[in-house]
Amino acid sequence: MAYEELKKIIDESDNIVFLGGAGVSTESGIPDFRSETGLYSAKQKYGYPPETLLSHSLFMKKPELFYKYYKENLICTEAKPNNAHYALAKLEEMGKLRAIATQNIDNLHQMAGSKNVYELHGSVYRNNCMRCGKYFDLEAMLDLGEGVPKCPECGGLIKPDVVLYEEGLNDYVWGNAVKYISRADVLIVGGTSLVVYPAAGLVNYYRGDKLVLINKSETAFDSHADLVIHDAIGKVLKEVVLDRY
Ligand code: CNA
Repeated sequence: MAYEELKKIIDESDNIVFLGGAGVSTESGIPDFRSETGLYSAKQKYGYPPETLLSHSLFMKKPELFYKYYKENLICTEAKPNNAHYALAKLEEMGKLRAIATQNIDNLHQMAGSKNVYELHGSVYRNNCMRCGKYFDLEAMLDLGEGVPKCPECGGLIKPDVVLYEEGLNDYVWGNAVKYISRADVLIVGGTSLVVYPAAGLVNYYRGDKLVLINKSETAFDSHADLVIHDAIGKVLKEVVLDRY
């Protein structure tokens, strides 16, 4: 059975790396992009698809619209880590998991206790003034009130430390994700449709023979994987990790 196979793979390794996406946080109540209930299928009340709303050019040209969408859909301060986040943190604590590379911007891995997390697309919890560089945590940014947050010191536009469409990834974060994945014995990929590049291309850096995919729906990488589980990742990792170690 697939769960037994996954347990055996985890038992035998102390060099596991996890690559994840929005599906890791759906069980925490944060919608992903491409599930049936994801943000792509939500009523188009903003007049543009998410790729446009979350693009650098829209941010610069229409910051009011960007922030309306962003605050209503991407900031979920109430969300708590789920079993997937806790299981991965436990595997790190046990010395089995070396790193997490995530496309998520929600900080839930860190909240669950994971230490070595590479946030490929940044985090909603960090923000900076584009003019003077002043730093604002999420609370400080939200405290600036409704609409477009402006720096109280210089009046500059505040930008979240989130990688928008049209922007490049952080070199340090990308370099570390490549380093850990290329050296991993086991790569577990979960909760990602693997269609957003360059993040999805990280799978191609893996050189081992234990590629595990845990995703509710099929992905283009299923045929390359050594083990594929089409199920909810929190449920899988609870049964395989939290209930057994
Ligand atoms: P996606 O394209 O929305 O894909 C999510 C995938 O996860 C789909 O294939 C689903 O079938 C699958 N899935 C959903 N729920 C589960 C579950 N419980 N268990 C297993 N699989 C599940 O999201 P990707 O991350 O692949 O796309 C990349 C985008 C989405 C990144 O740029 C993210 O920054 C962005 N995003 C992040 C968040 C977040 O931080 N939580 C939320 C929404 C979007």
